Amino acid sequence: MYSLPIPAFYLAFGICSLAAPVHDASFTPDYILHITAQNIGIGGIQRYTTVVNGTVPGPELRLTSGETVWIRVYNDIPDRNTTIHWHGLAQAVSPWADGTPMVSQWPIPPHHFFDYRLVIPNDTFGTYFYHSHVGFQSSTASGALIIEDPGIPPYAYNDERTLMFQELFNYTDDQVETRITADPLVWFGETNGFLVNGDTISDYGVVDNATARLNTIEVEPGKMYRLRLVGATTLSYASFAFEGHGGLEIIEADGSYTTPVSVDVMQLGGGERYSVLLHTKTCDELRESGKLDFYMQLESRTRTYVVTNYALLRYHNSCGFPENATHRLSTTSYPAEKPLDLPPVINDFLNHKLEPLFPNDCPTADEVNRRVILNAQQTENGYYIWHDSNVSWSETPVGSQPYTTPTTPYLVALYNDQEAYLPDYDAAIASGGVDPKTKTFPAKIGEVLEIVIQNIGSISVHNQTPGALEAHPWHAHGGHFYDLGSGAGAWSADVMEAGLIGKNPVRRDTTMLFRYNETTQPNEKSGWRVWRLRVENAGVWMVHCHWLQHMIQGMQTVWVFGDAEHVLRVGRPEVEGYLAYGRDVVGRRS
Ligand SMILES: *[C@@H]1O[C@H](CO)[C@@H](O)[C@H](O)[C@H]1NC(C)=O
Ligand SMILES: *[C@@H]1O[C@H](CO)[C@@H](O)[C@H](O)[C@H]1NC(C)=O
Ligand SMILES: *[C@@H]1O[C@H](CO)[C@@H](O)[C@H](O)[C@H]1NC(C)=O
Ligand SMILES: *[C@@H]1O[C@H](CO)[C@@H](O)[C@H](O)[C@H]1NC(C)=O
Ligand SMILES: *[C@@H]1O[C@H](CO)[C@@H](O)[C@H](O)[C@H]1NC(C)=O
Ligand SMILES: *[C@@H]1O[C@H](CO)[C@@H](O)[C@H](O)[C@H]1NC(C)=O
Ligand SMILES: *[C@@H]1O[C@H](CO)[C@@H](O)[C@H](O)[C@H]1NC(C)=O
Ligand SMILES: *[C@@H]1O[C@H](CO)[C@@H](O)[C@H](O)[C@H]1NC(C)=O
Ligand SMILES: [Cu+2]
Repeated sequence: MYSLPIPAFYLAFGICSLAAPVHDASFTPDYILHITAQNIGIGGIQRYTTVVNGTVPGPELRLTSGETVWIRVYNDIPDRNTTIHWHGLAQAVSPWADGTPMVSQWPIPPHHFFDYRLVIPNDTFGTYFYHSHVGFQSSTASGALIIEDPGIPPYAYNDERTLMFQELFNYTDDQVETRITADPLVWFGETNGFLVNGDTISDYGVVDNATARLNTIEVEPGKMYRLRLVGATTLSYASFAFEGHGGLEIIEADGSYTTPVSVDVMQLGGGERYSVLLHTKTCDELRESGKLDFYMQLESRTRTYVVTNYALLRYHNSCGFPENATHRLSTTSYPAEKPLDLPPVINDFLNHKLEPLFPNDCPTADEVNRRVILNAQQTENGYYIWHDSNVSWSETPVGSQPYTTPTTPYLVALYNDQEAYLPDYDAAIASGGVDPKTKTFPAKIGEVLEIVIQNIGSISVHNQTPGALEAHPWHAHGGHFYDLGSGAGAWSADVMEAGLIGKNPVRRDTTMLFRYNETTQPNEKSGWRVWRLRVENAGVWMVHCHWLQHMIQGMQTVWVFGDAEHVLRVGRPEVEGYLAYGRDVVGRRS
């Protein structure tokens, strides 16, 4: 056994109390979000879909580090559960407020609300987002969550813009969920429209002219903008660039400042966030180019169908050009020719290029206590499911397919009967990290883990897609990890360590597992990504692929950080309201 240091947090606040206020109609939350399912026009089509406060994306929330806020989420969908996850926030002192259905909480029933408590640590600021964690809802039910830096940001910029990237599908959440879990699988197609801040002109055929439009990113000449990029896409890796503007400079990744890295083309996976600096053209440069509007060209990568969409970078005419000389591009049609020629997918994008701007205390190889290998593989047996080291997890049971689905959320189950639900650490160590009984991955507070995610060619019983590979954005809840990088083929410690020499890994919460090739041999290892992390925040946290289709098909794992005394550190009666479906902190609408 290793001797593991217990972080000061637990010594100081061994039994800290959440002192939860009474959550009834008399409690006034700081923010309110309403989740509905409704018909809405998006990108020129009408779709019945799940939305936050009636819009796609939902309203941007701006909080400040050090703050504690209560956010009340109403489930106004008459026939579906919902939750909200605060993507990227550690939720260290609010393990009930992580928004993972059947993991950290009971889902919010129809006509009920749930009060989420967000305690933003003083050292947490940057670009985050919130989204539903149920089924396919977050395809449209998501919004930006910006944590303001209360100090002076280390990079100077005049202003900032948020760019939310989402994908548009013409099927309802229900249709998507039913089709991709059907036996045999019924595909529902690739996206026919990337949304930028909710706007696009989709290829589905325009029936609603009012919403078939390009988003306009309005800027002034000669300024520095911080563009906050939020990857809220469901299945497609995105590649984009701005016409006529040269490079973008990356300064933030998943809530941590990085040293500046220039890129000509940006790639963005679901769940990833970046800030990039964009230097806008001066009046002289604009005069020379003869334009005030420039295309942002956006294309899908790592999918069979390439969708090409646009937004506009639109300059205010602050240079005093005569109005009849300012050529404006149409916001209701595409360019006749693609203005840019974006390259094929760049594998290992930013690998070992991003470095932390400030020292971040990355554990050394010597400090690592344990390594867990997550073998990520799809199998086809009529239906398709994903396995991570033989675990296929989904919050909703699907037919007779071999998913793990708990009947009670793990955190609740632990309060009710910790003997039965606490994973057996030793049994897990003997089984590659996963406890055979609960199918959860336990870790001890103070441990330093390395998680190797290994992409493996699929097994196809009916020979439909033997050796298929996909690219996956892997996301961890419960805190950030240090990203050690990626590579082709089978993971090897030597190759990984060689790549790390002289590098300082950045803290992330979502990074890409690439596929390098579209297919390989069944069971062939093809592509890896490695994270290192200190196990600090007790709770039940998910580690999963962020493509919604893959999540629904089982590509999710559940980790239990800490022993019972840590996980259950908040006692009754404070937690009482969380323990039953539809109770208390979950309030009933009057
Ligand atoms: C969401 O909508 C509700 C009701 O209209 C409103 O009270 C609330 O302020 C909105 N939330 C945000 C973050 O805009
Ligand atoms: C942030 O720092 C202030 C001042 O030191 C302290 O009062 C506050 O509790 C801290 N907030 C959090 C969430 O740690
Ligand atoms: C909502 O969640 C409850 C508790 O897990 C579950 O019993 C119920 O089937 C869910 N409802 C729907 C419509 O998925
Ligand atoms: C969605 O779009 C695809 C491609 O255009 C089309 O084949 C399909 O019928 C559409 N489905 C629905 C439900 O509109
Ligand atoms: C939508 O716009 C197109 C192009 O401008 C036009 O041809 C069409 O008639 C419009 N449709 C409706 C329903 O307004
Ligand atoms: C724009 O308007 C000015 C003043 O009305 C005129 O002198 C000029 O020729 C016009 N330019 C163009 C390109 O039409
Ligand atoms: C997964 O299951 C297969 C077949 O049952 C077994 O050979 C393999 O060792 C398991 N892998 C892990 C990581 O548990
Ligand atoms: C991709 O597949 C090709 C053809 O099978 C093979 O030659 C190549 O080595 C593979 N590349 C990687 C990175 O695995
Ligand atoms: Cu995936």
